Amino acid sequence: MADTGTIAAEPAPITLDWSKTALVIIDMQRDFMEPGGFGETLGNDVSQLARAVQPIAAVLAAVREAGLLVVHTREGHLPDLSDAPPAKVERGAPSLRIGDPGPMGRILIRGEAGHDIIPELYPLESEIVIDKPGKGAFYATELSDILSKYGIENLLVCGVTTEVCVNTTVREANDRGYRCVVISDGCASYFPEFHEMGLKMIKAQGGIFGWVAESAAVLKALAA
Ligand code: C5J
Repeated sequence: MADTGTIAAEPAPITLDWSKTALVIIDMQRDFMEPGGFGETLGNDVSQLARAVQPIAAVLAAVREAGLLVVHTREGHLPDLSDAPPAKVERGAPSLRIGDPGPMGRILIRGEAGHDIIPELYPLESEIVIDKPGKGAFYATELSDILSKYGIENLLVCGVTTEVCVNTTVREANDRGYRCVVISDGCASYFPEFHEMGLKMIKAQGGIFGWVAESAAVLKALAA
């Protein structure tokens, strides 16, 4: 693999130094992906998210082969809910609230089966897992320090959901100076129209928050 690669992205191609690039996989947890978890308690059709799994798996395999830093994130809360703002726990009218017992353990609680990452994308021992209480991966986490430690300047971002945790993380990262390339088919939303708009918002205005590319374009750049 070359030291750098050019990804056919929108709004423009982008050349990345691979040694300064990390893959960030957002919240591919059973709580969002499977029936009985947090996503479904909010009334969502969780089958909408399945389409992101294979593209992420393909990029993850290529990135592992290339030796890039891999970061997985998980949204969730401590068992005593001390890191869960009441405004979040009380929000809306879900069938089960954060912390309530569900079929995969307590909803969105660290250590429960539902909080874990789906088997297809399970982290290796050597990979970084960031537990985050919010939607953005930088808020109240050690992510910034870890990326600085590894000299990372560029992020390949994928996961769920496009308009919530992916967009929030990309916006946080953009403000911190990272070049973010969002993998379009490696993201998904319970609402296909929000997925489309979430990607458009990132790449509009000359790439106001970052770049958007298909997984095939990322794989091609990595293989070049
Ligand atoms: C949500 C997320 N949608 N990971 N979380 O609550 O996008």
